[in-house]
Amino acid sequence: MRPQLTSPDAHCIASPSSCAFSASDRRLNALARHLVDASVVMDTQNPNDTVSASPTSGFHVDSVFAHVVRAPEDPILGVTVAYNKDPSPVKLNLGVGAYRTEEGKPLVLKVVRQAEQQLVNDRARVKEYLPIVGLAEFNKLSAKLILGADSPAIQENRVTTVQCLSGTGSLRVGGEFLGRHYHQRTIYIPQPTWGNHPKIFTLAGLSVKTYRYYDPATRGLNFQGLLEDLGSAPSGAIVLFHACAHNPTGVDPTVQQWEQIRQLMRSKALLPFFDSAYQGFASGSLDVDAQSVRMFVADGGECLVAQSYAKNMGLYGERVGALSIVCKTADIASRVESQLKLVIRPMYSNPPIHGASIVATILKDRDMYNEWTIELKAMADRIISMRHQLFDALRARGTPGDWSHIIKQIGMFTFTGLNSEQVAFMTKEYHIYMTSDGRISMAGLSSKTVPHLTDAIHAAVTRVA
Ligand code: PLA
Repeated sequence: MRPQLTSPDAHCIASPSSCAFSASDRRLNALARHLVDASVVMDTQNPNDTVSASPTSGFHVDSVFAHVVRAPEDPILGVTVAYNKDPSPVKLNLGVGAYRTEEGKPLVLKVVRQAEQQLVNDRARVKEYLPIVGLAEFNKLSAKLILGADSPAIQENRVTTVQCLSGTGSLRVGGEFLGRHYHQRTIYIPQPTWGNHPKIFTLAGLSVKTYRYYDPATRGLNFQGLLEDLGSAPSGAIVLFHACAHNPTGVDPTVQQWEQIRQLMRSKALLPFFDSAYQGFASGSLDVDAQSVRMFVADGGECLVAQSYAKNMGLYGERVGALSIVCKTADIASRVESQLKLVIRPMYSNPPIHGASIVATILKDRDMYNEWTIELKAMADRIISMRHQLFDALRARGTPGDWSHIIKQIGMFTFTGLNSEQVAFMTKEYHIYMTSDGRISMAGLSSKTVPHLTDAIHAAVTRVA
């Protein structure tokens, strides 16, 4: 069936003074006419493919995107989507790893507010584009923060650092660079790991394999499995490590175990890629949490490090991070940097200025830096205190099982050992939101909500297999 069209243009020509059709109506109608012509072809294919158009009723066509299927929500960020839809007053979001105060509120660090105020007051500041690699001062200070102020690699100019879009963007830029310029395309990631890792590296053109990491039986590190898997990896393969506070397990190698891992990595010429998303959040000390990375840099070998300021400076939505590549010589580092620019420019051209300026302001000022470490330690301590409170409450309640892993695990998350049915039960009956692998964000918990979570866990383990 041919649709009926009213021509606003004809109407306007006949009676210009009474013309009520806007420019957008005309564009709409031109599009409708074009589609009518196309519908002649459609008519012969499927008599139900009709187009109707009029300036008032609009028109309906089969969308060119009609075949697009709905994608599932993200396994972590989708938890927040579900939480936001729940009207229950007792609901609790322990999904995404985002710090909350004892009152359950997001926290902007005092030192961040202070830095922002300084930036706003400085009328000389402009909004020009940053260079492709970002804010030079921020990059220098970021390398210092993770590698240590006295790092020989920095002194020898063997490190190239580029500002990226938080941890995720740093991992992606690093992955893209390796996909283009490194001879081995295989990256080994721990099993389990942060759910975005396999997607980031696959899309960067790498082939993703896993190495054994976590032993559910001991709720600890499967060190033997890790050594065996890395030991049988092809020479030169890339290996992803969580610098500290492994997500989701909260299980980190000891310093001695890191040393063994380092020796194995170097003997097989495996390339370490550190994801440092929680520096300072694990122990409360920025230096202690950077130890694993620094061991690998101290031996003179090469590595990559992705840093995020989302958690340790609470700059989640500002998307501030950095990728550092430690090279053998200054000349190689500068050539690597020139190629990183070719990765970044077509992706997002150059990074945003505000968050990086906040970080640089804090890192370069001794007083602000000290203030930051105090606030950071307070966040880490509150998380550790939540671990003790939850552990004590489950013990007092007589909840079956050994819950000592809650106090042994490190960082933002507890990998509870609850299965997906138990998690679904806790969400349905207690409005507690967490990822289906049984991970809970300890930073989302407070003294007030510990009893509710304890009730939910108790009910889940006693009533759901
Ligand atoms: N690496 C690891 C190990 C992470 O856990 C996260 C964030 C990132 C990188 C990326 O963080 P960024 O891009 O925001 O700097 N993981 C969170 C959030 C906290 C998320 O999934 O995006 C999590 O809940 O696991």
